Amino acid sequence: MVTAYISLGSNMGDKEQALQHAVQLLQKNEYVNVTKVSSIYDTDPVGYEDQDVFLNIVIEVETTLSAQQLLVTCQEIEQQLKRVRIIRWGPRTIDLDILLYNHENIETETLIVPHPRMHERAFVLVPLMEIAKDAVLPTTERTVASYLEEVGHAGVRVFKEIDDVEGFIHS
Ligand code: GSY
Repeated sequence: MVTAYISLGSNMGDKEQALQHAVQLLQKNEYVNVTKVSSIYDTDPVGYEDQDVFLNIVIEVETTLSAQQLLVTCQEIEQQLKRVRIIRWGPRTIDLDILLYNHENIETETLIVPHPRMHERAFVLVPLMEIAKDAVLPTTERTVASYLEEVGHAGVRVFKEIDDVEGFIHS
């Protein structure tokens, strides 16, 4: 059993429902247990800026899936929620990115962990800090907190506080 962190973001349609549905589908998977959910954050778009604001969360999961299997599971959920992404960096119904997997450095053709841009994205670092303040990136052994100090909180606002996983899934 390993611990992994996944970032979820949505900026099309009913964004909150898309996040909730994705977490429900992960929880339904017999090899995944969702153990923590951050607050929901309302975040300014990064990259392609001429698009709607995002809702973002980060979740902690315990899983017996390999990192590659977890990636496929996340991609299946994106498909199931009929992810629409017309342009790269542009609007999308739901995005699931594996941030950290068991303090491992992974580099395959399809997956890089830690996520290569996580340390520069406030919309990832702020919710991750909330649920895993002592997490360390295995590439640099630096903490999430130290990256967040550099990046700052600009463009990231609390949208809704979440008390627990079950409450979020059934809200
Ligand atoms: O990689 C995630 C998709 N994404 C996001 C996002 O989830 N939130 C914000 N605020 N900006 C983003 N730009 C991209 S691409």
